[in-house]
Amino acid sequence: MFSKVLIANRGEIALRVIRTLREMSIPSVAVYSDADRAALHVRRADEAAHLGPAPSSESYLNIDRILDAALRHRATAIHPGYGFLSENARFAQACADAGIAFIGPSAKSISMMGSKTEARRVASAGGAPIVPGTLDGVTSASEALAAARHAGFPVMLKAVAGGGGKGMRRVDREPDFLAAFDSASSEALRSFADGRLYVEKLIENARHIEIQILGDRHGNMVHLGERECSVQRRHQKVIEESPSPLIARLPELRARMGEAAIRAARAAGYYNAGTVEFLADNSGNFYFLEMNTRLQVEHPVTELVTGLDLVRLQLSIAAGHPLPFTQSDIVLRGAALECRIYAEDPANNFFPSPGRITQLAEPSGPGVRLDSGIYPGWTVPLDYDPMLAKLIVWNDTREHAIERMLRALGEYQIGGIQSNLALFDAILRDPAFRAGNLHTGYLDAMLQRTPFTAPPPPAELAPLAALVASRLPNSSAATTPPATTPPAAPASRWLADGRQNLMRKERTR
Ligand code: MV4
Repeated sequence: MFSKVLIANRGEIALRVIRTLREMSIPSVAVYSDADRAALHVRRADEAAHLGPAPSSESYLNIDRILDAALRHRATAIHPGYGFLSENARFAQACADAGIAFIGPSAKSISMMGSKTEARRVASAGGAPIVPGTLDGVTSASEALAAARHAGFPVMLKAVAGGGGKGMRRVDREPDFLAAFDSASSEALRSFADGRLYVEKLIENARHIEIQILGDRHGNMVHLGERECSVQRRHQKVIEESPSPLIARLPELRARMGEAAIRAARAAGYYNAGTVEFLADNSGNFYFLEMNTRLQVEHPVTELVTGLDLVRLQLSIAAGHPLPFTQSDIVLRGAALECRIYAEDPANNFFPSPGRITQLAEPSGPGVRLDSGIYPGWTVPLDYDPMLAKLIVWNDTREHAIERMLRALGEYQIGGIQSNLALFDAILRDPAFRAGNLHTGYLDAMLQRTPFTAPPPPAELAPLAALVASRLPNSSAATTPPATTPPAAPASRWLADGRQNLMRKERTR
């Protein structure tokens, strides 16, 4: 096993990896930028290395600086977390070249799955069903149009170098095709320095279901069931859960999707933890979308239903050990839900809200897990993704997990900044969510049905709300914001110090 591991990441995922390293008595090395000098992951690691200025290109995305830190601190392995360099084939190769173990798959597997057309070819060759469409990038708009006619409208235009929805366009009718092609292609060129596109038939109102897999370096591979990730906004997942409510209606679907995921991953020579994404409809048809060659944000829901530590297993696989179990040993028990807590204001079009955490009350108790990167007094930097924490709960049934999540959310107070905490209350109480009637358009439809606004303060607290609003240093901002701030919002949104949560609780009791 490794004698010291550097974590090439920040925030809650760096802390998550440090916890497992501590259990395994492996010393940890944190890295940090100027913006993260006081960050929790730096305090909790055994050692820490400064990388450079706040911009990611000079810190968490800088391969040379990270390798230099690993060599200086004598780390023998690097855990990349998610995001940043986690799916960068050049980084995986550079680690290997420097004699440092990359805790992930081979550079070859990363680049195979990084090209979304090559991923489709590999998955299809392995025997996984793919969405009808082109197996290669198209080189001209006319070639793309011919492919779209062949697939039949509506279609999806996607970036070969894309993933996660960037450079993606839905096209419903032929007259809209050329404009959509041009705009998707230039977005892809801007985002990935690669404007190539491919064409898929559009799969309408399907669910986004992904399979967690684990492969070792000896050819053993298992799946750990599915996660339902249909509750999304602008390709940002908001709530994830395991099992998928669809599996209760189609119990044989898990084994079919699990086997398809393993076939796709095997065809890429994959080892490490990985995730195979599918679109699935309510009749049990499903299609391979893409594969994520990293540990995912939502891995804790799988950990709670399997009882496994995915980071420990990643370390074990990277050290060359065989998987310590086979498929028949995997037992999925109960139900888990995860809410992604963001520094953003749902009452104000989800505008980012970084700033100083002035007050913090965190939920706990049976079946509650909080993977968090914040503490009272911490200033959330605006340089990185504004995810603050993940609240994950487990219980014996989905219904009980929802009840537990509502209880835990009621205990959670984040003061000083706006957060999306109150949004989860609305989703978890929504009858369609409760019924498990989910699809990729679910959250947009739900927000249309019940436009989200900050709850009004209860009558007995209204004078207090007015007082607090008037005492704010720049209280005029509540009515006449400067041009650079979001539009005016109800005065209650300025009660950003936890009282707003209190009000939410009062209201929903
Ligand atoms: C699709 C699709 C429907 N049909 N492809 C989104 C991100 C990337 N992982 C693939 N995605 C999708 N690809 C075809 N052919 C639906 C999605 C999709 C989605 C689309 C619109 C709004 C939300 C979505 C959430 C998940 C997946």
